[in-house]
Amino acid sequence: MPIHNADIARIFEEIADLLEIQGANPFRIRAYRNAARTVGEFGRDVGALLAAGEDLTRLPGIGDDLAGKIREIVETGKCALLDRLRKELPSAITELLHIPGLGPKRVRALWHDLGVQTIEQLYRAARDGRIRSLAGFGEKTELKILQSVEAHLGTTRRFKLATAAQYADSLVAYLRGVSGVRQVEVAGSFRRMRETVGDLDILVAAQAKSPVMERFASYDEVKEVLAGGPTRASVILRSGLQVDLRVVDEASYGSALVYFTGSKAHNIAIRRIAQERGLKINEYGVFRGERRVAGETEASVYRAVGLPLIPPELREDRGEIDAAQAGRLPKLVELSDLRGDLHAHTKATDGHATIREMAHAAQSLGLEYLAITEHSRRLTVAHGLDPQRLLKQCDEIDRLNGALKGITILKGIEVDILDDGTLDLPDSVLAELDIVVGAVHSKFDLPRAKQTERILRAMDNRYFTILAHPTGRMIESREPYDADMLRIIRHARQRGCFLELNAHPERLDLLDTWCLTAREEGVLIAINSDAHGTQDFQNLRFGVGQARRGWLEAKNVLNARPLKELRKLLPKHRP
Ligand code: DGT
Ligand code: CA
Ligand code: CA
Repeated sequence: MPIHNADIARIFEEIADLLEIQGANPFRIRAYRNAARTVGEFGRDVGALLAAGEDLTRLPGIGDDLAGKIREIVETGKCALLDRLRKELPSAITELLHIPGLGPKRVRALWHDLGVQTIEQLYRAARDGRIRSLAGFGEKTELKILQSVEAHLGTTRRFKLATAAQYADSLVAYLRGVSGVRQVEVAGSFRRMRETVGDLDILVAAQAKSPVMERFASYDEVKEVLAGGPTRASVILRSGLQVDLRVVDEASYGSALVYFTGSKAHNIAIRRIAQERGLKINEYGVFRGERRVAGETEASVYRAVGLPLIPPELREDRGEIDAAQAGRLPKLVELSDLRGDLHAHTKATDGHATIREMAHAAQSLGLEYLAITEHSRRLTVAHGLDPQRLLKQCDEIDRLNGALKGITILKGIEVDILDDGTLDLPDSVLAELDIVVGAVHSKFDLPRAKQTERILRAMDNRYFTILAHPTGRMIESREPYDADMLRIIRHARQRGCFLELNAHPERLDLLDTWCLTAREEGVLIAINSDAHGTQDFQNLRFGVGQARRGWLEAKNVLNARPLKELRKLLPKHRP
């Protein structure tokens, strides 16, 4: 197996970590860290240099000892020093380094002073409050460690919004069918369209004699009933998802809905405003003394405290209350505002349907245009298109557009942004397309300056139209790559290009907070499905939810424009 520079760098990094946990000489530790960087960032393959008989000690920071180690690694794939260090230290201790916020220095202190060697021991130490007293830790750090460890151990498992929606939709339909039930709504983080939810909070308005509680507990998905009473119950579904149910009478439904929709921070802010007006607010209503002045609808509750109804997606105490008081709440984008979708795949690459099938599915959702944007050739796993296959697809689209009525197919590509910011297809081919969606699919670990530069250079291409899934994160499985998003947003503005809000359930990228920035900077957002099959257009609902959390209005959304207006914004029509 060939040894790459990155492999050598990783070994030197681990040696440095272990030496640091051991409390070795700082100079020695630094020597390994420097060597890891030198080799990792070196432009040529160190193994090839050795094979060519070149002298490695000419590299900065590489002396005889390290040159010998490099030779050992290249020749044997192993390093005796690393093996020895691993034996000298508790075997699970390097796992502690994977906990965010824990570097070798802290791991050393935890091991040395508290005897912590495993994640479980770390968890207990944090939970029992033994960490805060260590030098250099404190209460805040202890809490952060506890949260990181819980996330790491999966004890606070959250569900992706789209997954939770599958369970929520069928449970709501079931509850609506129970006699005496008047209203059912999923509240909590689900209603605020957060990208993940901890549990479902379902609110029901029902007549007093409704059997809704019994029927809830006997729902066939229920695995375990945690608690049950006349007005509240909690169950765990077979999927592991917890559901809390509350039953209220209709007079309290609006105030209960406000309360259980949250967020908690928003509720607290609303309560403060109520108090200033001499009112008391809780899940049963808004009261002046003993008298209920509001509570049946959410609007009545907000009206009682002098506010217009605030959409659930904004209820995060992120400025929505000031905006409401000033009459400046945004008129949030709605699913029905979308006129098209600018990112979809077909059978030609890794999708499951034909162009025609995709077009019909989009049309049946009320869309008037759809861009077909296959992967480009570098993405071989997806059978990406080379120029020849792409141009053939363009011909097919021309033919289909002649035959289809009521929907227009746009020619596009999801082109890979290469390491140096050039695109994976020549300009002569990109010039044939309506839309060029550029995407980072490789080298997620470039240093910040390089990653940013790479994306800015890609946007400089005159055909570049939309930056796909701009941060690269996958919900709870991949961190965003390190890049200067503000600069990227501003560059998009300068270049007349756009950012995507990818509605794929694993992505929901652009994040809500960056949507807000894009809006402020005047950059339009394309809410795209990234559909690989005809069902995937359903995901646009979650993309719109995320956009609403980012305060976007229809006028901030590229694909809320009718086709004629959209065309004016595309590269072919740029001045
Ligand atoms: P989650 O489940 O972690 O995704 O987030 P939420 O927001 O759904 O939180 P959850 O299920 O604990 O509670 C549902 C709502 O109930 C929450 O959004 C606001 C309300 N709530 C819960 N606890 C409190 C509280 O202590 N004070 C106030 N004012 N509201 C609360
Ligand atoms: Ca919840
Ligand atoms: Ca809950």
